[in-house]
Amino acid sequence: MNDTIAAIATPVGEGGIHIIRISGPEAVAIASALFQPQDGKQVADLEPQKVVYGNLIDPANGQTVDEVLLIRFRAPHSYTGEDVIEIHGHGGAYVSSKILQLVLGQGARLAEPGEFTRRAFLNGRLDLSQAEAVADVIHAASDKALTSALAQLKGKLSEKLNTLYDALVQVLAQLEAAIDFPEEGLEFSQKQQLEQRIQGTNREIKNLVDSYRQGKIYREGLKVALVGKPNVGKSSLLNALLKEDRAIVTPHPGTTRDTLEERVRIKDIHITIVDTAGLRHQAGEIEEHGIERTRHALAQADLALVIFDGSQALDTNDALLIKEVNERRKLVLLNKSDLPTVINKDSLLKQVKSAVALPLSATTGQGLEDLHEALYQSALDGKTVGESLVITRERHRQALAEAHAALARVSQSLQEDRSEDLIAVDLNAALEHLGGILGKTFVDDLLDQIFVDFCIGK
Ligand SMILES: Nc1nc2c(ncn2[C@@H]2O[C@H](COP(=O)(O)OP(=O)(O)OP(=O)(O)O)[C@@H](O)[C@H]2O)c(=O)[nH]1
Ligand SMILES: [Mg+2]
Repeated sequence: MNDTIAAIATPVGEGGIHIIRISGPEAVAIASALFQPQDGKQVADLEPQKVVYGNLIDPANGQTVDEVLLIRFRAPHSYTGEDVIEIHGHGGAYVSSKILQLVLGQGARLAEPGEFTRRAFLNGRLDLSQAEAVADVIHAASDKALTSALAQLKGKLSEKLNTLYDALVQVLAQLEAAIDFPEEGLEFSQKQQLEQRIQGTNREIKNLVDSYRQGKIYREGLKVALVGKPNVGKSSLLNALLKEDRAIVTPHPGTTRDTLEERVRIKDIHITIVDTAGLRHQAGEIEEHGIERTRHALAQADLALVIFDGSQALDTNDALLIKEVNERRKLVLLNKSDLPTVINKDSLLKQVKSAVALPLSATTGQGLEDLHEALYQSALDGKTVGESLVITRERHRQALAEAHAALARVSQSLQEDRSEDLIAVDLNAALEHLGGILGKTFVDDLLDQIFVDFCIGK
């Protein structure tokens, strides 16, 4: 952490400007060797956070390499918490890499992906969940993703987790007092009180764990699998949703052999739709491979669009489908509503355990609006954005789930009047998991994993 790092912070290629970032103890010295402010001042005398115009010089021959703007940030008032120099040059790929080479020539080291943000974390400028949010803001592809990433960056999640953490620390302090002065021990009523506090905290942790489905949908979109027996109109529906002839449609059952994935956007939610091979008994060898993939797509999906042909009575292949989607989140569709309805809807709903079946015609487009709305509602899960805090990362979900399990053990032990030592072990485990999200405790491997997702220069 004692060296000075540098990187081009803007995307590769040509553009209006390129930004070269330098961070570390030598940042100012390096800039002094390469930059001549227009007004004749020295870099070391430049006022922090002011933009200065001047020439970037190659010290080997004194020639101007580019006309640039330079900003100096003085530690600790910078993104990384260190001395930082930003050079804004013309946006050529050649000129920017030339400037970077000159900076490296003055003793800076090329930064690793995410190293600026990693330093910001290590210097206490942001906690680990906020550092992760930086990557989420950069990768956000919808309003929802951006809103939740920004909330996390601003510390909404950290605030919540810190509150829960502090509540548990207080309980731990009481337990430890009892451990240190065993003759005073915890009275029954005190234990009851502690247990109530643990349960309250644990309920909030559970809510956060449960918010993951929602958070993941904000971040990555909703993944939907179109499933049904052959010929019910799955591929036709994919095409109708995409408004484009993407998948092959024929009157022959068994047309789709492989899964096909496409993205659409409904309002501000990304939806990935996977068209699949029809499920049926006694399929041929090629179709069987396709059906395997259908099962895989179903397992990966957040929601199954379960399609029946309303113009035909249910058969054994529909029964097979019903069994496959039994335990899944689903939306039931009765396609071919332009034809006379033959299917017994009530009996179907009972069998698939669904309250509604949306009538639809993939060929005429009838019912498509309702399907859009149903998909959108399913993505939101009855919530509006910003209403409640959501977690968006598997790492957070896992840590919270572990903390939840540990606290459940704490509750149990308190009820069973077990020793304070034993209870403290579980409570400490819960604290460690919560603290891990914020980076209160961490190992370098974890940081490597998190920051590898970043671009160089961030
Ligand atoms: N009348 C009517 N025909 C439809 C509708 N949707 C699909 N079809 C027809 O049903 C047949 C099968 O459509 P596909 O979209 O290929 O069905 P699929 O479910 O993808 O079939 P597989 O890929 O074989 O599993 C084609 O002849 C479509 O034109 C609809 O809403 N109304
Ligand atoms: Mg098909």
